[in-house]
Amino acid sequence: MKKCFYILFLFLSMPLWAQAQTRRASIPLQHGAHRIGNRTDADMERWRQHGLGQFIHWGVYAIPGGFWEGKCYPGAAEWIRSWKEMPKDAYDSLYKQFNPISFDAKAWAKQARQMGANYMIFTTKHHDGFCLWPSKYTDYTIAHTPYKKDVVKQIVDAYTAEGIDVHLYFSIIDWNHKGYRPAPPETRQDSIAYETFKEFTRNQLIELLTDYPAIKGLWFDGSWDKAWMNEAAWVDTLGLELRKLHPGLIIGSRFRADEYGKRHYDSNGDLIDDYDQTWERDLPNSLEDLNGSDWDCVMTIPENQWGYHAEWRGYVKTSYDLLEMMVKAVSLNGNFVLNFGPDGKGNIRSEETKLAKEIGDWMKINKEAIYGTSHSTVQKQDWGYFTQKGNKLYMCVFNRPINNLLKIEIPKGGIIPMKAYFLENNQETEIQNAGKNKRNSSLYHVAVPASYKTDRPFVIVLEMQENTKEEGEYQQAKI
Ligand code: FHN
Repeated sequence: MKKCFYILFLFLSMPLWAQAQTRRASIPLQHGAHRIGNRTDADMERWRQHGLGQFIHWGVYAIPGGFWEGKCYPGAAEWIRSWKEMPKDAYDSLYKQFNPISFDAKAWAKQARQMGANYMIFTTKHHDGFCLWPSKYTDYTIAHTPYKKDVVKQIVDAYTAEGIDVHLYFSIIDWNHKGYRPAPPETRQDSIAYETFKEFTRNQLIELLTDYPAIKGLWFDGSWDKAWMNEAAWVDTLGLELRKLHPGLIIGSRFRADEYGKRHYDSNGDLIDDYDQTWERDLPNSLEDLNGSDWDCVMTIPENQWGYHAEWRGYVKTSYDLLEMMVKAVSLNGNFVLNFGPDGKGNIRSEETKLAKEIGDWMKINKEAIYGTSHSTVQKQDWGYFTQKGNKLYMCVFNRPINNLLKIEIPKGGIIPMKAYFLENNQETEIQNAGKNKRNSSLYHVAVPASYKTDRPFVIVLEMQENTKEEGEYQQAKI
């Protein structure tokens, strides 16, 4: 009987990716997914358990910070070079002023640790092509700035020392390389130029993996150009080469397209590479949106600013908003990655520092509900989200009901809540049996004492046990 319970519990706690692997249509593909379903190795399992990550967008775009000659660029600050008001030569000379004297990788890593991040993604090169490492394949790098020192190395060393896994962001789009083309080359001259770009990209990627062997993954971006998508076979071969060079390497679904130009999911509907990278500034609403895939959500603090913009306009998310997004992501088996955009001197802005502190304070108390937890099949309720690990259900409460009763509906299947307590202080709280509903699910109310005052989301842990009592099902009325 006990064995049955554990099998049942394991199934209920098993993430959907393990319960239902993806279907495959039958188009023969050479450059589609090379695996059906999610990776099962230890490196990927570690990634899956991270819960919270930090993204950092940093580059020469942080110098203008969204302004040029007093005019404000209304788009994302890291795109300012593409703005008609921005003279390209002026932008391409900004690196001559890049001297981030306040940059302190150890302090950044410490702040990320305190926030509760288990991994980070760092922009080695954004679409402008400026490299924060001294790449030997271009002069447009940190080595040719007044600062000179290798920023990527400092980041990798400092974050790794804090126990935070580093993934390197790399933009395929490179506005600085003469051979870069967005559209497939049509002339012989263009083809020759594009070949130099492909070779350059390959060299840089091999260089990053060789020079920074501690990294865990590559986070690709800017891979939506038709020219790149047209190179399915070449890009696929490159991916296999990178994986061979760096066993365990984690690559998301933005790296390559299949031979029919399908990105993220191939022409058979199978995930390309290791996790779904489509959730940018957006979250799924249910597991049905996720095809059973591993996934991450990358999120900005204002609506759409990744790099440093001196003036954040519009709504700026609060720590409450961001915590809710993180919990929602984790409750759906995803990782939540929060973006920071340091300024041109290397300072993390005060608004971001404040949010990191607030998130970190919450994580200190409640991290058990986040790290290594996954989706629970127990019905979601309007008060918040469930996460689950082993026989514990974590009730992450964001909308406290006026009657202080948190409803729970446990599908018919033999588990019952035995004990409920606040994660912050182990204080027990009452579980009331509320009978069954027409689906024969068991209903319970967990009571929040009226005397419990808080202005933050909180977590109640439910310890579950096997239901050994035989209970009859009541007869349903006919409708
Ligand atoms: O264009 C970029 C953008 O600047 C930013 O880097 C984001 C991060 O995911 N990626 C691209 C848009 O998808």
